[in-house]
Amino acid sequence: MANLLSIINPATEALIQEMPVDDKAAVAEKYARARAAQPGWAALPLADRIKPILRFRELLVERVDALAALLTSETGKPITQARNEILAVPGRIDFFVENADRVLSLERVYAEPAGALPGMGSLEEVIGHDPLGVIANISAWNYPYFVGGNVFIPALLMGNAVLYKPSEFATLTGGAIADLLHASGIPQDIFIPVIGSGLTGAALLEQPIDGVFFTGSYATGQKIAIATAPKLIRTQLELGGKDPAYVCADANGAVAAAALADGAFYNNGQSCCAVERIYVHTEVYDEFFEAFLATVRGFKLGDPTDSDTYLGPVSRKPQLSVLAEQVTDALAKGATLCCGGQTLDRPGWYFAPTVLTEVNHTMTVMQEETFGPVIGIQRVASDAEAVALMQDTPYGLTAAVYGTERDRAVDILRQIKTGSAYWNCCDRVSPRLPWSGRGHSGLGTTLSQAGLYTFLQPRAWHLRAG
Ligand code: TXE
Repeated sequence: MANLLSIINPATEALIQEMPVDDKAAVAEKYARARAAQPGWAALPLADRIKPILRFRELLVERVDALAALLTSETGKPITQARNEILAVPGRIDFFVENADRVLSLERVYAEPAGALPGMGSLEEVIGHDPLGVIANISAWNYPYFVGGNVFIPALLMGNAVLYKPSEFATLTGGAIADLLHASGIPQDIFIPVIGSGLTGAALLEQPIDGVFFTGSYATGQKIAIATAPKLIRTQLELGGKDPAYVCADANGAVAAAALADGAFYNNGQSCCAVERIYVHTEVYDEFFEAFLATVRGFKLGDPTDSDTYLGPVSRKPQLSVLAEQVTDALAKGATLCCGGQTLDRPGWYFAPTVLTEVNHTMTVMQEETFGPVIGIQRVASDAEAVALMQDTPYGLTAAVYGTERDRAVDILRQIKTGSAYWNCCDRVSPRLPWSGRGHSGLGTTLSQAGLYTFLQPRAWHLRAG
């Protein structure tokens, strides 16, 4: 009998559905279908690949209510945030579509007339690009439309076939994405969902794929890098973060507090670029702290299907213990609990929004990925102290500085190992800018033009007339 994946509603703990998991044989069969179909897809004119993607864009908007409800049911993401996620995908599609032709165009970089070398014909040097082939997209649950779409949309446009393994915690949404792409005209064998958990993901890596694009934890990212190393294929890892924010002495404490509370608690803190630690200059500390706590206390927690709910349950039950352990560790080492600190006594995987102060870097809450509604705020006496603390984790995804002076913020951010640098903003992603991590935050780039090139391999054409 086939293995079954249980899909649980994090807000009620009710079983939504059981789904059969793809075993090794099923994964191999899906791979073979994709391999056979990919050359035909790549040979189509670009316009024929753009057309179904634009239809997908329309269907996302038309069906946003049902898609958002499904996402909320299996991840606990508040419905308004689920809608926001889906409705932001069209902007990313527009960027990819507008840039696809430029990236795929042949570029003549050198021309030599006939006879330039005695007896030789003319010479052209041309740069072209070919798709990678069949790629695996092993995806995460926290933003299935974003982290999946940043991969499968450009991958398909560039002529690749995609074996798409949604997270086991967002499988229904993964299926809905596949149905929508197929209804839009993407061939069944060009985008194939692969259903299951980590074992299925590992089985996918055993196939002779041409690239793997992963979003998830550092621990699993390492396993993927090890599994793909002997294959010498493109391996892109979008991993987590421990993203710092620093509020300078000259910042408007109240404004920074409102923005950073949202950056820390949006999607229940389950964002790769969530603000995970905050450093505040002592001169603005009191003003900041008061406003921050008031903002957090104002967040509406509850049923994620209510449109005014800001905080729902966390998406994965094991995360409740991670959060509780970080809080216990911090309190044991002298932190002050300002609010929250425990799971809620109600059905569902709810953790009260938690603010800790008097924290320091001996505590796991300031060092390890939290990925939930818990934040530490540390007082600092100078920019130099803030820089040293911001640098003090192995991650490097984003970093934010709040303050009135742009030059000072840029100077601070330049010293930080980070893929994205924010001045007076945070938890922000743009399709026009490269999304990449340093250190334990990963390898490779999505979004921007680099996020199209990453699904291609260059070919050097040396063309001499005979
Ligand atoms: O991640 P995993 P999980 C972090 C975050 C979170 C923690 C665990 O801290 O609490 O990771 O989340 C597949 N070979 N992030 O368990 O294990 C798996 O099936 C191949 C940060 O969801 O990394 C899923 O599809 N595939 C992050 C995907 O990998 C394997 C987003 C991610 O799973 C596999 C998500 C294997 N051996 C979690 N093992 C971010 N960057 O935002 C698992 N998978």
